[in-house]
Amino acid sequence: MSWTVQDQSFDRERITTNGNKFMTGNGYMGYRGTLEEFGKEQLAAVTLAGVYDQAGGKWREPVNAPNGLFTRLSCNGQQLGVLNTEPERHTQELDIRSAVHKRETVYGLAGGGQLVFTAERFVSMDQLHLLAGKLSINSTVDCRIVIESGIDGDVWDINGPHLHARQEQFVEGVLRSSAVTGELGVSVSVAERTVFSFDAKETAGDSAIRVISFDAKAGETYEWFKFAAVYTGLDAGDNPALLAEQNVRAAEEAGYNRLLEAHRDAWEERWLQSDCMIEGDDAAQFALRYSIYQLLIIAPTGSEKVSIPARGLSGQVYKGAVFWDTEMFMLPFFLHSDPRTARNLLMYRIHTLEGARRKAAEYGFLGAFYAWESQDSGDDACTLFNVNDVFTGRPLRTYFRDKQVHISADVVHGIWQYVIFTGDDTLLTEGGAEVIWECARFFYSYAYYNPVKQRYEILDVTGPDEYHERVNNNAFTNALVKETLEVALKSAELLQAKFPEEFRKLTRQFVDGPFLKEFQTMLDSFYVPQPDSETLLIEQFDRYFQLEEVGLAELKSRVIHKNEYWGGGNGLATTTTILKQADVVLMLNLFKRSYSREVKQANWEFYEPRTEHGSSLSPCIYALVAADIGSPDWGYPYFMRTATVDLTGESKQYVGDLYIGGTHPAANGGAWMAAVLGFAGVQFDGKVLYIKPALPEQWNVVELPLILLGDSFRLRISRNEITVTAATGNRNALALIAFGGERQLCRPGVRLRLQLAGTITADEQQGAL
Ligand code: IFM
Repeated sequence: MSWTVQDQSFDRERITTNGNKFMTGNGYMGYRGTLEEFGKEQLAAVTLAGVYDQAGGKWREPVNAPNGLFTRLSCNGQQLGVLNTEPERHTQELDIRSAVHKRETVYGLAGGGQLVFTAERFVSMDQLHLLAGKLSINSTVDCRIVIESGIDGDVWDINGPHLHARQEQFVEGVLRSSAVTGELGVSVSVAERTVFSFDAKETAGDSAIRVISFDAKAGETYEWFKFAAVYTGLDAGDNPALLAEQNVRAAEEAGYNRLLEAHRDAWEERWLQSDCMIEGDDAAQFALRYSIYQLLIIAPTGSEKVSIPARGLSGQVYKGAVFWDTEMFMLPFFLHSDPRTARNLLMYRIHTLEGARRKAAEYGFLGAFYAWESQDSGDDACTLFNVNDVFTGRPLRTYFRDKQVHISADVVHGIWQYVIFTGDDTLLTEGGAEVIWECARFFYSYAYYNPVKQRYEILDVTGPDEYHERVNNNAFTNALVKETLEVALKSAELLQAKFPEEFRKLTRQFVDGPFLKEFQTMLDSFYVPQPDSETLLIEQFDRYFQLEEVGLAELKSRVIHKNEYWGGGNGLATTTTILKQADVVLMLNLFKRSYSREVKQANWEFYEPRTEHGSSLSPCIYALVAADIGSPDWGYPYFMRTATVDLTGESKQYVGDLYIGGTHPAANGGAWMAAVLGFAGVQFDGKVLYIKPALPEQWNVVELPLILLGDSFRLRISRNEITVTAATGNRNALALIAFGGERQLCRPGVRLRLQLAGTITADEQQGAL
């Protein structure tokens, strides 16, 4: 089974999408899948997690560091780069098992003969600040080679420049490039060392570039190594430049092979923890692994101050901002496979609570209204005019920032899921409970008590379907607000019982209310739109059913400009029932145990033809619900579409002249959810693990590791048989219900085999999983 993504030719048209497809990274930084000689025009970027800057009054965005792996080659004065010399052969590949990027390019030389250039690189998963590369040339004729190797400080920015007062130094063989960001004065330092063992002359080039020249003999391979390190003032205190320098010197000392080995070992561990195997469908297997790979390269394993932006670390698109995508689409993968990283993601929300409080206060509400587009401080990076009208060029008023209030409920949902999955309630005492209660207080102040209907309603919101803004009683939003109130009460009960002292301290700030009593009152008469008794349909929001019924094809035929915005004040979809992305169906997925199969099916069938899937967050939800209602083959195409989005590059790349491409972590997480929670039918409610598979036709088995309540398991799920293996070191027996049958207990060290027909076998295991 292949683990390799490969392109066997060079095509200028694919430079941008390949930058995403061949991405590497380690959660601290992302390195776009560009070639060694590429610069900012080809969107080369080393995007740093959590470092943001604003320049020239434009959008704040993450900072790209200078590229320490930059290398340019020439032979007898002929520039050898794919942009200057059409290669005779070219391959670019990424091994997703070990996250190693390779290229091999064969150039025809002007005076006759050929030169083969190879380059291999990785962003170390073992040392988060380190990048390393191994490069070589081999020419069929004697020739003069010049290598420019160093740090390219001319970085790609959408709204830059962000790095100022750049200083470049050569310190005993190490190049150092240091600068500070304009807004917050954060220093960003890159150090680089090129190591070669053949006879060559090295001189200083322009800026932070060294020039290495030598006479190459025909048929001989010349190999060299590059080590680069990135540190910023946020992680390295006063002297990031020195740390970067020390890091590359230590890297040189260790040598490329040892560093690579450590990097590979770290990746092996990641895969042991998270690989999900599908037997019977190689295409789906590869796409799913690739989706998991994309999540692993952006997972903030080393910091609880950053979360995962909507475009991961693939550049500055969407301002490098963190959306609801993280809690609702990516978190489930981490909860099941890497609870520590899941915790980091939620701690980020705890650290940004003050920003959420400021936003609530700005709008005249209580509590915490989380940023729709969240950066380092939690203040909202989303502008009031987020989209440009393609016809007039004028900014359009959008209501993402003001009205997607569900974001606060999504955060609460994520925190509570963490507590359910891990049993780790220290997250609550470390700020989680405060976040939950502040979000509940926000909704209490936002809600409207309808005296005629004698119920609390949530008016004037935008739900997941962003094409319909400022609607009343969006079913998804209301269902999540209800969950927020319930969680606020449950978490209070839990803390009161288990940590009474902390509870008393934490709740002092809420003595004047509204608090638990008011939450209960609101919950007692809170309105969530319900299925119609005849059609079983849930109306997406008040009066949605009165909108114009128009087919998607008909709506598309009304498009005047390919980039026109369908939502907002007078967008094409606004007056119709066409929705941008899963909304009611997403709610049915989240609260699947509260709705019957018939309700789910009726709503799937109603809403799917009306869904544009204009967001990469949408298709996976239809795959999940299709699996849930026992129609996995309906869901399969949506799964494949989701799992291949960053392989095919089939997503919007530009809106007007604005690049909006990049990777799609929410879809990556969605692919994992569709496979595991959907087709494999895995569901944990904090007490019982339910497994009810609905595998697509060609899938025979899904197998994966799982961590629940701190214990480790391995699941092997086929249509007729489920095997659950509990690690010997587990502390507790796991209750599980397979195929909707009887409740069973899987004790530590036991392998339980459960058949659809009802037979159950238990083997005592020896050793760990
Ligand atoms: O959060 C999403 C939103 O739901 C649809 N537009 C893109 C955002 C970022 O992925």
